[in-house]
Amino acid sequence: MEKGWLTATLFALDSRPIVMGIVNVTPNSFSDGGRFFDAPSAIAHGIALREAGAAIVDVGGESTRPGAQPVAVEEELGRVMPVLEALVREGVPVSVDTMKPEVMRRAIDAGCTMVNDVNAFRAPGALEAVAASGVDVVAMHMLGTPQTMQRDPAYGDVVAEVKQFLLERAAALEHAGVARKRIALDPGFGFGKTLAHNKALFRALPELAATGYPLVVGVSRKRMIGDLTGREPEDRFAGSVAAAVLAAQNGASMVRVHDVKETVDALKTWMELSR
Ligand code: 9MG
Repeated sequence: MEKGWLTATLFALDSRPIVMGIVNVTPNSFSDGGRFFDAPSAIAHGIALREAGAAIVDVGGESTRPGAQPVAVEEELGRVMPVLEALVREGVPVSVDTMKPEVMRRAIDAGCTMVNDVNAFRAPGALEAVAASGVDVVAMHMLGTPQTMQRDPAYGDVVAEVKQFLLERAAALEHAGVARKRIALDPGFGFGKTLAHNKALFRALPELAATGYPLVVGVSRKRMIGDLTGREPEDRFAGSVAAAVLAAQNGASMVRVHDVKETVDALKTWMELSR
């Protein structure tokens, strides 16, 4: 799979929003309860998501749910590499969801086409790990760490601060040698944000999209959908699909979701009816 094709596609003005399918190779994911923790299940799930219409699947081995504890690099590599290698062999476009430069490097060597970092490449060595490789990158905003982020998050102006942070990280990536056309940005719904913060950012998606970088939005089955619908994670499907369509309508180029088939259908329907 050629590197660097995806974000360039997102930059094309007439491209329709695309779907990134989620493969959590973790025992403690809040949204799928660790159902794909063993490699064969995770691989089969990744292939199924691709067949269901995902443009890319995002493979992660470290939970980023609020309060989740970090895992050691060897543990994370042991979880993601067999899955990633098998998906690449199967011709599935793969993104690696990691904050660790060593995992980024190994995943890139194995043929992943995108690196999705919820820490926006702030770890020492992360910028260098992606700079020379030619892969696409997603830089996401997070206030604090997964361990601390939901402890009373506070902003003066959440939209202005998130936007400034994302533009600074894009500049750091470009300064390190990542081509502008390879960079996508993500406001990080639920990562150090209250429901009010999430709502303000959602309404500001057109302003964030106006930065010119493709926008990635991930709200699938998250707490904010639970807050809005009163549903448990396994029952947040309708709210998640509605939010994905609204995100696309507000300027998101890519939505990161669990329910790929349904989201692809909803996006197609919206696109056709709104033309
Ligand atoms: C890994 N991960 C969990 N939630 C996410 C989100 O909203 N965006 C991105 N880019 N990655 C996420």
